[in-house]
Amino acid sequence: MLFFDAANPAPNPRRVRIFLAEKGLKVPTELLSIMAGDHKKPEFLAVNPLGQIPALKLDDGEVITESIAICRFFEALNPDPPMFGKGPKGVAEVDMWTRRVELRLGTPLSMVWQHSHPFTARVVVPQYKDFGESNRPKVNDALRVFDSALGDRPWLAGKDYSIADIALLCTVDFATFIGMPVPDDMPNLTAWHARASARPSAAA
Ligand SMILES: N[C@@H](CCC(=O)N[C@@H](CS)C(=O)NCC(=O)O)C(=O)O
Repeated sequence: MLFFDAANPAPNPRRVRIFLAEKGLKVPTELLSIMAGDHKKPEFLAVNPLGQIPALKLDDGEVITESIAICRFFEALNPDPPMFGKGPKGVAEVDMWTRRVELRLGTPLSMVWQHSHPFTARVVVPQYKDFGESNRPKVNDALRVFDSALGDRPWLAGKDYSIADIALLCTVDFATFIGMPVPDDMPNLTAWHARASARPSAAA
């Protein structure tokens, strides 16, 4: 198999790298440059016509895209330690928090990035600046949901580190990169971020 990766600050391929590190897995990797536009070149569009990274090409030629789907694939092959929850309730809780990270936080953050950040002005045409800016409060509202939940547990879905935490870590670090760090009045989220960042996998 071949994993198509891109360097930080790209948050989605990093999810897969952290997941693999938590599992102790090594996968043959091709590093693409988003800055050089490798993900829009014909060679890569032949792998993923969506032109997005990450992608995983399997030995039979099939391609899996979407970072969470790629992680699910590795989870099914390597169930220990479980990163998608244990038992019906545990699995549902991990899924619930992962979806909240992607939908409540990731969506408005992506709108800020695409519509109000100078880095994306070249590729997002037209940028709707007012719309981008209007998403900033939604990002902080979502961060507050996580801060509140983390008041009574070490990790988003309970006592075990999971894919939900990986998704949140990559999103929070990307938010910081684009100028939206965790606000000072969110101590639980700040402490969680320090715990997650101290795991060796966070260096991935
Ligand atoms: N939902 C996808 C998102 C993938 C994605 O947006 N990747 C970014 C890099 S972090 C990308 O390739 N952006 C270029 C583009 O969308 O054109 C996933 O989780 O894998």
